[in-house]
Amino acid sequence: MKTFKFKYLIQGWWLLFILIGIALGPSVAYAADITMGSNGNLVFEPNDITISAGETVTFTNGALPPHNMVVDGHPELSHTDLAFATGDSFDVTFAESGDYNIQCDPHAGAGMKGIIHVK
Ligand SMILES: [Cu+2]
Repeated sequence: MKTFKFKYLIQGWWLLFILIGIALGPSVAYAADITMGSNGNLVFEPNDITISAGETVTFTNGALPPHNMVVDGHPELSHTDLAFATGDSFDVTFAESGDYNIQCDPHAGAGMKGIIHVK
């Protein structure tokens, strides 16, 4: 009976070590959240942000889907798949400095565009 409890204690320690490892491990530098379709408008919100090279932007579907996010001249950074459901999200990491013009293909004509400055 005593060894049985000891076994649980050991398992508890392993869980603690794993959680500490996750907390201290390499993590993604999340710089900003951009909502695609906000307050019933076809917009990126915010549509003009400045981040540092290597940081990650999370794009989350808001109102009036479907949306996507295409970076002008950078197909490797673009997320051309349409996000159909509210709450769908994807992350894009901008490794190089520069100014990145973004647009939502279905709604670019309605002005759903933005710019991400990476310094
Ligand atoms: Cu859109």
